[in-house]
Amino acid sequence: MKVYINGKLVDEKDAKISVFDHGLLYGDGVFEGIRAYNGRVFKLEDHVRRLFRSAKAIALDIQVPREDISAAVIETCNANGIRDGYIRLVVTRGVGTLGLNPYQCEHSQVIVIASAIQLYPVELYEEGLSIVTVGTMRNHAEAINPRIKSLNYLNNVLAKVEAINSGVMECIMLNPQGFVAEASGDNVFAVRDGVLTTPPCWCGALEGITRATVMELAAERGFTVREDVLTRYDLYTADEVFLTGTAAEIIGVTTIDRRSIGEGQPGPVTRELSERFHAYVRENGTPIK
Ligand code: PXG
Repeated sequence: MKVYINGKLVDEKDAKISVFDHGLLYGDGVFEGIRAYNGRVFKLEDHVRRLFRSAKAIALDIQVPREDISAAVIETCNANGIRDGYIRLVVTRGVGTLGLNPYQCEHSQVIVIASAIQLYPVELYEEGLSIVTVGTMRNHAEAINPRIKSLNYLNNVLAKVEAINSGVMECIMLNPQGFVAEASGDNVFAVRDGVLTTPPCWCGALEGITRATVMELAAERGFTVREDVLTRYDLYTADEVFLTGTAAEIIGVTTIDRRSIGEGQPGPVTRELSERFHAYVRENGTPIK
């Protein structure tokens, strides 16, 4: 495997960064998880735009033009013969002193890894996922804004630990007000009477690219789509609940905190949108060659 680091494609075994990189020392950096389908990189420009926004929000200067970042993603896919896969684009603060001050770091490091991902076993897309709500609340927006896709995922990791300790694979995180924010690595939608609702970003959700795609595809198919505050009650009593994310794609949820959702299997809206999504991703994206 070839890995892109700062303008060069190097062998996997030589793909190393310094132990003094603030990305490692403080989780100081930003990233994107991107998919390639059928020889195209899905929503590449949206991912790069979000990366730059995340960087701006943490006062991180990427020092490489946006077009070069997009080109690096394509180049890394090409170098690894990727047609369907998963791309991890990472920008770290770079090498600095042993102290928080990010302004003492030399320059940011740009890394692109193009490989594969399978988040959940395939059967679960048919059966649906059992999840729980967890006590670890989503970061307060004025501490680390959840719209920033930063390298500091400890909040989400701790939520995931709680989920796994409860015997399930995913969870719903609530915000400090007790409203539904998102899953540990996915956005959440509730369906009731044919209306789709997902929490607005100010409730603690990442501005998910799969979320935006699903909102668009659902509207095209005549569904009403809303961004609105959701409580646990709204999820427990929904006709359907599903999660969306680059890694998870669209996955139905059939149990939350031991309440069964809908008919105990992913419902018709989840299935319809999932089919539409899979057709859409094959045809849309930046060609790799
Ligand atoms: N919320 C959070 C906290 C995420 O990390 C999403 C929502 C969904 O956003 P997108 O833009 O992907 O639709 C994410 C994304 C992984 C992995 O390795 C996680 C994500 C993406 C890719 C890989 O578990 N999470």
